[in-house]
Amino acid sequence: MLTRTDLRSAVPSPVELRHALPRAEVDVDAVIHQVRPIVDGVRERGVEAALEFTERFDRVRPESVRVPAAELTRALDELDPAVRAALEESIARARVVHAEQRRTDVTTQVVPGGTVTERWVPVARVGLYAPGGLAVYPSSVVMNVVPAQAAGVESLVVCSPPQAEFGGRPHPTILAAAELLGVEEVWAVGGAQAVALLAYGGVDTDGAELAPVDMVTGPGNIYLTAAKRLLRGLIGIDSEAGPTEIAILADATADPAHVAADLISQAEHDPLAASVLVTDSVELADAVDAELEIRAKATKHSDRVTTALRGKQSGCVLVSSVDDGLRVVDAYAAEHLEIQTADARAVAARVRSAGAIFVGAYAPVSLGDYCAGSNHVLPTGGCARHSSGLSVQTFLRGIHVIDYSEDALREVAGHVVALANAEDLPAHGEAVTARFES
Ligand code: HSO
Ligand code: ZN
Repeated sequence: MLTRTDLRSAVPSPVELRHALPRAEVDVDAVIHQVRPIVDGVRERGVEAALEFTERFDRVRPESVRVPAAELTRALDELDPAVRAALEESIARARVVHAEQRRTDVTTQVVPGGTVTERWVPVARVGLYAPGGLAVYPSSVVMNVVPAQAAGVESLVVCSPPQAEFGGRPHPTILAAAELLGVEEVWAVGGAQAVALLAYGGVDTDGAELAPVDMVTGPGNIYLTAAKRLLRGLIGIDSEAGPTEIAILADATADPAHVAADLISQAEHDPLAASVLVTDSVELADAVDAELEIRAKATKHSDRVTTALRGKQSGCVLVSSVDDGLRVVDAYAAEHLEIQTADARAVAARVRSAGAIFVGAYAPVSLGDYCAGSNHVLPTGGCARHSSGLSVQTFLRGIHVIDYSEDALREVAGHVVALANAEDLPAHGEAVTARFES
């Protein structure tokens, strides 16, 4: 079922590897021209334009953008108790982990009388996007809101597309999750128009202000990503989210049924999802393929899963050793990487690039999706080479505070003047020497 790439004779160089490995090509720029008029429309005509685009794309026109507080409460009251308990557990575990990520301000004494403090200040107002349609993920509301709250973000908006079947409100589980997390502001708007409305703000149908945000995070489809790319700068964004990915580095000790189940679990998200097995064992590869045949047919979202597994973004890479496998998974830089080998902990410790690493037989990606305590908003498309997943850090800015005494400035004045003159910026030096003219 998985197309094989055989690298047993030699593992190519890191650059060649990038081309040899299966990966979807997601061309966000190709839809920018479709998204620009949406962004421009919302900038010029605010809510009116956002609602027009909502009608066109979501086939529903909500009464207001902001969801009334009573509806959040009702959604939570009506939530299935088992789902409520699970969300509470998920939130509690994520809060424990994210609370530890908080940074403390550090003051460095550079010289007597001269200090630099790095002060961590949360972003003031943030919009957190929760997709609708194929994907209704209350878990993603948790994964966005928890780090933002732990960072101390004061003002949060959860944004999710209105659904015709729920009277033009976002899916009730999204509303319930927001309520459970203590988020008071939820907007019923999705796609590119949501990012634009969050960035520019507007006036709601009842005359209430929809204040603009400083930052937008959260996954969405290619149009939402294109809007984030267009508006980046005016607002901060997290990394651009592409289709989800799982890579599994496994050897002959792995259980093929577990490997297959995990590959299918992420293929379930999207026909473009990537499931990649990297192994030094042909026997395991064969056994996983056999399991995939059986399980992919039997699973609920069989069509989506089969399309994803057969797609060119998925595959099996054969290597001659776990060491070579490590080079391959590092080059691939998967959003999720499972290590199912002998001594998995030691192998995992050697990984340099992955959004998140799942160690051994009892840490499937689905655990991390919901209840490990870790965050599931992670870098895709190889971005794990340079970026991290969502964390408290995403929502903090480090501000340097410079505090020098007269003596401390006098002591270094000559060096400032010399560097200023070397750059032909003498007024820079004069700003220092002016303080010591009597
Ligand atoms: N695996 C997805 C997150 C998710 N899974 C939400 C289930 N619900 C991307 O990390
Ligand atoms: Zn998932």
